[in-house]
Amino acid sequence: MKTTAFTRRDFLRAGIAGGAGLAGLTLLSHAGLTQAQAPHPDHAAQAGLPPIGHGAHAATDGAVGDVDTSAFDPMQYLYHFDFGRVSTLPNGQTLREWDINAINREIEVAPGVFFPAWTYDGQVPGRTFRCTQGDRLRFNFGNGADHPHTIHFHGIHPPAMDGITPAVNPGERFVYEFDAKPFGLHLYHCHAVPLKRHIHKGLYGVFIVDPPGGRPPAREMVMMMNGFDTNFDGENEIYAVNTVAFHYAKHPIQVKVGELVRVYLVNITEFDPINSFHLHAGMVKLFKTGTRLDYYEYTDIAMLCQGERAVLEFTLDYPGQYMFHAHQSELAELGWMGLFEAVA
Ligand SMILES: [Cu+2]
Repeated sequence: MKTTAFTRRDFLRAGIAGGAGLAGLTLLSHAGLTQAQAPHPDHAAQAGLPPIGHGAHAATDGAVGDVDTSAFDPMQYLYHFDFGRVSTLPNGQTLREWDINAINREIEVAPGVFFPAWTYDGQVPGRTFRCTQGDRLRFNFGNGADHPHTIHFHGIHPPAMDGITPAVNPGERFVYEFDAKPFGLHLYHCHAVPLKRHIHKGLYGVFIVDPPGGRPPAREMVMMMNGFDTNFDGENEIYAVNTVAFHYAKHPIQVKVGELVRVYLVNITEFDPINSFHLHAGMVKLFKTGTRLDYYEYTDIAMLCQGERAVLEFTLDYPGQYMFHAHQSELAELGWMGLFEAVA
């Protein structure tokens, strides 16, 4: 049998991410105890266990400190939709235009853990582009980085606009222009080769095409499930939604009890074939790829392949904190865990 060396991944798990990772694990195990299963406080004390409820504060223990949110604020990213510069074409069609530049930038994926990223406009993920089905879209792309890059959009468009060729060399520009269809939750990412490297380094973002007439009003947010191979050994050391490990565990996402929440969930994680989103103490309506207005499943786990997307709708019916995380424990342990806080 092959023995495995103590890798940096193990080190990170035990150490750097460990402050958060172990707290996350502690919280997971505590949260797994229901009132009925939990030992009686007296018995717990005899057994040297903390009383029931002790674990409820574990999430806020998290990793020590915070990332520099002036460089990238996951809370701002969560709610930010970029509708572009809007004008009307002579034929009456709405034109939306964006300028995007590829640049290299070091990003912070956990407090004190930096990753040399390739980015669209300096952030990972790139901005969330949003439009309505039938709009004309124009993306003015410039490559200010040091490798050839492209932007490949999911959805229907002419092959020439598909972002595989031409590879846009450093210092060059290319304009992607097409009509937005179909409505749904799509994504965009670099499609230069080697593909795995160009995506994993950070060149990706969310692309939402709204149905004509929109969706029902809701508190909307974007969650990109991603991972970072900080030592380039072909597996991820850090996982998150929206780049920063455990950020929403330390800063719970505030919602109102009973209000409709809509999460645009995208999986761009490299190296792991699947990722997942599991909501505690609630159930979600899952709209696969967001391309139909009737929901596909009523569930508490959305399991997504690489590149797959789902729109999730739910309400939180009681005040308090609701955990959400990858149901693959290893991914949760390495950063992919957060909390909603429902307030009355
Ligand atoms: Cu690229």
